[in-house]
Amino acid sequence: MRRAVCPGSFDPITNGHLDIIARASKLYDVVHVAVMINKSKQGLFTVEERMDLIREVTGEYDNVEVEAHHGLLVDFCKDRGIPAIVKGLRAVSDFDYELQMAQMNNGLTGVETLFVPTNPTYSFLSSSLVKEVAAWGGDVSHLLPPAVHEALVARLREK
Ligand code: COD
Repeated sequence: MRRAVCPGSFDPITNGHLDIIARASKLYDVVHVAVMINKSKQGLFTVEERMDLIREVTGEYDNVEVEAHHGLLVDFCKDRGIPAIVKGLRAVSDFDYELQMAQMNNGLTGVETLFVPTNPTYSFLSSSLVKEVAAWGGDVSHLLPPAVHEALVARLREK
C-alpha cells in the first residue's frame, strides 16, 4: 500500500486544500488527512468540527482517511508507515518555510515531502484570509465547499 499524508490546520478546509487532497488521492492508495493540533492556537472550529467537515467534503474519495494528531508530523508518519508528506505550494512566499520543514522532517526520520503546485484558481487562498473576509461580510462561497461555507457563516453569526 502506497501511503501519504496531507497535514494541516484545516481551520477550516478550503477548496485549495481539497484540490491537493483530491490530487494526492489519485497518486496514492491511501491518503491520510492529518489535522495537526496546535494547543497554543485557538481555532474558529474545534478539531472535531474540522475533522467532521473534512470527512463530509472528502466523502467521494474512498481512499481518504481523516485523523487528528498532537505532536510531531514525523511521529504520525512513523506510527502508520507513511513515507511521504504531500503539500501544496501556493507561491514563492510558501517555499522558504515549506523547504525548511521538508528538510527538518527528512533529517528526523527520512520521510519525503512532495510539493504539488496549487491550482492557480486557489493560489491566493488560505483559511485565515477566508475567515477574515467572511467576518467582514465578504462573499467567500466560491472558495469553500458548500458545507464548509454554511458552517463558517453559522459560526461567525454566533460570534
Ligand atoms: N492551495 C494549495 N495548497 C494549499 C492551499 C492552497 N490554496 N492552502 C493550503 N494548502 C496546503 C499547504 O500544503 C499547506 O501546508 C497545507 O495545505 C495546510 O495548510 P493549513 O493552513 O491548513 O495548515 P498550516 O500551514 O497551519 O499547517 C502547518 C502544519 C500543521 C502542517 C505544520 O505546522 C506541522 O507539520 N505541524 C506539526 C508539528 C511538527 O511536526 N512540527 C515540526 C515541523 S518541521
